[in-house]
Amino acid sequence: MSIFERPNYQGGESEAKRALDLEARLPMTGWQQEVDQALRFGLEAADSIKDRTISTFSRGELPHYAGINTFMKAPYLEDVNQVGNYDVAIVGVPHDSGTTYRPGTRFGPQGIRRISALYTPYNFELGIDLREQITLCDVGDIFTIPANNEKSFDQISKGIAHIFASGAFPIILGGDHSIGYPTVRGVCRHLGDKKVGIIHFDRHVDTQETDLDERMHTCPWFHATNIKNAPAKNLVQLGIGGWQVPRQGVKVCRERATNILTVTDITEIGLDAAVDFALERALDGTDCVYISFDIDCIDAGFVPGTGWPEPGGLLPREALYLLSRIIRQAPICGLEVVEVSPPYDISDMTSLMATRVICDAMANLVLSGQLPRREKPSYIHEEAQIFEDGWS
Ligand SMILES: [Mn+2]
Repeated sequence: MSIFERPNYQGGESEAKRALDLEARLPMTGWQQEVDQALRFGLEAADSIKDRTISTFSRGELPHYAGINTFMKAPYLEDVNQVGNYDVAIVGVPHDSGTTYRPGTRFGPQGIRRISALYTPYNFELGIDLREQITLCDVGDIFTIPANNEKSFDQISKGIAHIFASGAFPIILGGDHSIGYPTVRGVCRHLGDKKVGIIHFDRHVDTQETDLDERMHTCPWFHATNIKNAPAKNLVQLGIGGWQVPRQGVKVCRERATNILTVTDITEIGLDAAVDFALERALDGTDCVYISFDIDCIDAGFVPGTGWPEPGGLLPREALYLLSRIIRQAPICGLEVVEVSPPYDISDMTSLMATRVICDAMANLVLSGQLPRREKPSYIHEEAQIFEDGWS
């Protein structure tokens, strides 16, 4: 069977052929605005430059190696009170006091931002141009408190709650996975009586109560699923397995009946069935889905720059497929990408994988009509709630 006969290709068209047609339908308005602004702010180029869209000072996408490293060179939003004016807000959480082996994820946001400069806002096969279709800002980083997880958690929850309540879609650059608890707590602060299902990509369960006597990066879901808005029955854990899964955490998964698929489960039932499994459970009685993507869910050979690399994980294209199909079929309220540790990275590959996850997520939010935000999603409650653990 040739690719033209496969059922995915409607009307006998290949993905490539469709992509060529889709590109022709995309506007150039955002690009033109960027050029006009660059010429205004960055001066017209020297006389010898023939291409008059080039400015003297680099002020936009080009050249990719120039400029200030916000995420994809999005505008840096210094005044976070204005965050609601954007469809998407990128926020860094440079916190690695929750790591139990290799640290360095405090440099995760920097690493991801640096290599994100490599990307254009356009994706060929999806026919998406983010510059033309959404507004994106980078609000910089949360002020975390080194060597104090609990104070950092309070800062993180407050920051995420602020972005979430504004209506901007929060995309969080970790940071180690201990931040999964305070990020979800920040979202839940403005859910009122609504509920969130968590879809968790990882090799590790991250469900024990404490580790080394503190709430470390092995512990976020024990605490997050104690929040009434984030029930354990709606926690889906994809890609779990190997030699780094603590038995204390496994006991909690069994007691709380979380929903786990190993890598073998996923490959045996097939990616589409795994997506159905995840959606069915994460959406059962909930109003939205939060995605927590630990970069180590991908095979260690692809992501060396992480705290607990574990061979035998998902292939990048499997993880990206699962992510894209989940996003297209569920109301997504936020995304975090955690455990990128640039000091252990090679050629920025792990940071690039995180960038890819984020860009694919944004594209699929556009494809499913969730972005741009035409109105604030109905699950966002104006009033802030106070939590049993004392955080307010
Ligand atoms: Mn992990």
